[in-house]
Amino acid sequence: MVKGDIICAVSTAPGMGAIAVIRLSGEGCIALANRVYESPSGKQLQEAAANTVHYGRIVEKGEMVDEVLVTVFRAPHSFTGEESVEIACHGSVYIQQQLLKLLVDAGARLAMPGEFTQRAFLNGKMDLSQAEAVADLIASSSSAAHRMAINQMKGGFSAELMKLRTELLRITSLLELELDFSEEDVEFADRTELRRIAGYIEDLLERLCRSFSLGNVIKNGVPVAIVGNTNVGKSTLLNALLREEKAIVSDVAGTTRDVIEDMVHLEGVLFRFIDTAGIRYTEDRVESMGIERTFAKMEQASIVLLLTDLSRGEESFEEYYRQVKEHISPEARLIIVLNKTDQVEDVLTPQETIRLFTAGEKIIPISAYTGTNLDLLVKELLDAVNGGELNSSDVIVNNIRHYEALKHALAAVQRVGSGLQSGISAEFISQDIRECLHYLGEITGEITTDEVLGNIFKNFCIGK
Ligand SMILES: Nc1nc2c(ncn2[C@@H]2O[C@H](COP(=O)(O)OP(=O)(O)OP(=O)(O)O)[C@@H](O)[C@H]2O)c(=O)[nH]1
Ligand SMILES: [Mg+2]
Repeated sequence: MVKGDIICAVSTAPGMGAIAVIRLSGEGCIALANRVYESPSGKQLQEAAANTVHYGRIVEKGEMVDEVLVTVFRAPHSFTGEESVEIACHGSVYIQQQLLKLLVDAGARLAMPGEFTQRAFLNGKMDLSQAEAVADLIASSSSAAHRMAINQMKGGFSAELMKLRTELLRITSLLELELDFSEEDVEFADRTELRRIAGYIEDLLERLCRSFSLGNVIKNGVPVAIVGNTNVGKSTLLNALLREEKAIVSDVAGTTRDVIEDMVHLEGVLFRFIDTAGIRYTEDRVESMGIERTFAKMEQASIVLLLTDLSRGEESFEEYYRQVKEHISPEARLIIVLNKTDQVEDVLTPQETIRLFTAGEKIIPISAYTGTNLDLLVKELLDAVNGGELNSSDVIVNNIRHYEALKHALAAVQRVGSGLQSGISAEFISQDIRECLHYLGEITGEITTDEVLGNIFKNFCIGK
């Protein structure tokens, strides 16, 4: 148990609100709060039972500052694991500041960013990945990001890592036992069994590493690039998806010259739509630079919408399709969109023609202008994101720090695998296992440095 000094901070959002909550934590903070608190019945907060709420006033030199509700928590049953107090006051900025000043005058110190959560971690209330999930939960702005943070906070990720660590510890202890008996040339650790376990761990770590791109995308918005020839209606589609006249639309080819992006929530998933300059050969320098950016955005996108204009036929479409396929990332999903259905009688024939030379990508006919079939396109976008992974209870890695540690752990366990294959001595194998254990421990916080901790918690808001 870490004995911290008494810290205080406003834990509700900065600015005015109906109510604000000021939080105190640290041994003696109940008595400290009592020095600025006055109960109508003369009751003292120090005598209050754990987890009880008390009505009263905050007074300064006999003058009432505010009417408040004070919640008393006793160690270890609080968020931080320490004795804690939460004062719910009226949400005026003046009252909040006045209350903080009184508490500081009474001996408390203003908390640093994330200090409450850091104490919770140091007191074993949660591991590091759960503490980080608290920050993600606060920042989550879509239901997918929320679900991911909740999953991590519940400890799904930690549980998975704990399983791995236990397995690895069991192996190393057997291997290290062999080293103790090295004169006698015995094998306690069954090598076939070892190889199986190393393989299993490698698979799991690989899966976790792979999930990072998805996790990251959920947190920051799924990048969807809208690409195609000039004038096919890319900007019209962007505006329709955003329900806002974000990009300029005109019948002049080459209207959009720079990248235009904006975020929107669709059914709980945050998307980042990216409208790009139409791809064509041009002498115009500025437009050429725009087209270069189109290709750069296409490479980074998770989903690419390749648009074509039905009213103009699809003669050059094959060339566009080939170029796009060359540039998009192998994990990205390509969706072919036939635009301007309102201008043609027959949609089926061009659809069949295009299907002939594509590799089975979804083809969706829409009218960006009238909005026809936009719902189908949105459904397709959601399917692309949800495609299995997100919907299952699978653990998703969304934190770059975790990703890095997992990559190191993976490299170590791969060395274990190849070491077993080539029959190197137990000493080296055990060393690699220890390294893998080290990196897994970094994620949950079993192994940390002050620098790592400092970096994590400084990104929290004050009062959390
Ligand atoms: N009839 C019809 N017209 C459309 C549709 N979508 C776009 N247009 C028109 O097509 C023209 C070009 O639309 P934009 O959205 O500017 O096309 P773009 O692909 O962004 O063009 P660039 O930025 O020049 O590459 C405009 O006159 C739009 O009004 C549609 O579904 N139906
Ligand atoms: Mg445009």
